[in-house]
Formats: sequence, C-alpha cells, structure tokens
Amino acid sequence: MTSAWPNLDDLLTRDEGAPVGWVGAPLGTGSVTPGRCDLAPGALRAVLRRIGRYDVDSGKELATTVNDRGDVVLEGLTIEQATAPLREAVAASTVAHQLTLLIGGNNAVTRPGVLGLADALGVPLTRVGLITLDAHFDLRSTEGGLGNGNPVRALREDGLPGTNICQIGLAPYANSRVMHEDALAGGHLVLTANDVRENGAAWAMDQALARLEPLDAILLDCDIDVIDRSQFPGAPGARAGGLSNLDFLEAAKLAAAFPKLRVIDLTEWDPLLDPTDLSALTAGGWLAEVLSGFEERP
Ligand SMILES: [Mn+2]
Repeated sequence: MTSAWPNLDDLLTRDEGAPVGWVGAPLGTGSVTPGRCDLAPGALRAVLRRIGRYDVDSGKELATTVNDRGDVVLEGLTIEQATAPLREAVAASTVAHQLTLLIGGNNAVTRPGVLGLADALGVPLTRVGLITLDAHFDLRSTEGGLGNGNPVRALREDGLPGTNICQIGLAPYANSRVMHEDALAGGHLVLTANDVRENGAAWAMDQALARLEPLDAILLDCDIDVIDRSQFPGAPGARAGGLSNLDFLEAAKLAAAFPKLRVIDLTEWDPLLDPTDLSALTAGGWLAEVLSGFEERP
C-alpha cells in the first residue's frame, strides 16, 4: 500500500473476507446487435492500473478491497443455459459480500442478477427492487427467447412487480410508445435522459431510492449505453442525446452509498467498438465512484 501510484488494481484481491465481491459475467450471446460484450470483464481488469485511488476533491484514498471471484464459464451457452450458473454465482457472492459487482456481458445478465439476489436473501421478488440506468426500457417481448432487449420484461413475467422498478436515462428516439405506455401502466418510475439533464442525477436517484427503500434489497443495472455515445463509444446501443458521463457516475456513486443496494451490474460494453481508451477509462472511473459511494455507507 506504499506504492508511488496507488491504483485500483491494488484493491482487487482473492479474499473471501473482502467487503465487495466481483463476479465476471462474459455473456455475449443473444444481443440485438451482435458484438463482443464478453470481452468487458477482462478489459475492466486491465484498465484498473490506470485509475488512481486518491480523490483530490475529498482528500480520501479508496481502500475497499474487492474479491475477484473470477468469470462464470459461459462459453457456448445460450442465455437460457447461462441463467442458472449466473444466478448461483450472484447468490454466493451476495451471501459472502455486502456488495456484489456483476461485470457483464450484455444486459441479459441483469435477470439472473436479480434472481440470485432474491435467492441469497431467501425472499420473493416482491421484496426486491430494480433500478436501471439505461437508454432503453428493455421490455421487448420474450416470445423469441431471452435477449439483451428483454430482461425487464422477463423479470416482470417472473413476478417482479412493476412498482419495484425505477428506470432512469431513457433516450429519445430509442424506444417505442408501446414500451413506454407498458412501463407506466405497470407502475415503473420512468425518468428520461432529458429529465436527468434538467434536474440532475441526484434528483433522479433520490426518487428511485426513496421509492425502493421499504424493500429488502436492490439491484442497480448500469447499462453503459445510457451514456451519450460521444462519451462512451464502446456501447452498441448508445446514441447521441444520452446522459453525460458525470451524471452517470454521480448516479452510480449515490446508489452505491445506499446499504440496501446489494448488486450493481455493468453491461453492454463492447471494448472492440472503441479504438481509443475513452470507454475503458470511463468504465474504470465507474468502479472508483462505486467504491467511493460504498465507503460512504453509515
Ligand atoms: Mn439495456
């Protein structure tokens, strides 16, 4: 801990006693736009050396260790086949750690994440909340099977009440009227990217956390395509008109400070789409902000 460049890589350990757990979920199949989101867990590990632990604003140095539980072996599996091993990995990590980082993979990992969280606590889905930072509702039909465009629909069909779902960052011209009306009719909290731009990330996340506070546990889905494409080119679904990088990071940090937030996923990052290191450095910054929020827990 006395190195000249204290960085996030120092905090990645193989210690079951660490407060935070890391579950790699390199799920690349079943995406609306085929890509290589399966490369993201490795790309995130590789960039950690470049992210310092010292925050010049607060004067604090991140010290929370993260137990790298490795990547769940998913090669060649469909999303349906991958669901059980991902669900078990998230449940085991949630039992062992106060917070679990579920590093996708495409957005289909969110459903096993929520199911594993409920398993770990031994509660029904009616006791679990879901917050999505996502440009999309992810309410596509499940008739053709599971995909990265329907995890929220699938969870509703599993029994997750719509009133337990808060969706932040919905992008203009990236969703259909039917999905929007479906979300509202189901009782979701719906805040668009423009709502966040006008009122701030704290305003948005505070509403979501206040609504879900009575529940037992919450999963935050960080679909990285919520960020404006100019600031995160490495997401196949990202468009112009998305959240600013700073609003995204602030929202993630605020959520991580909330003790009932037990799982945070990072999804839809395809490292090959960004020939620069902008997306990787932003993903690394996300981990720093999540750990910073975690260290603010009472
Ligand atoms: Mn999504």
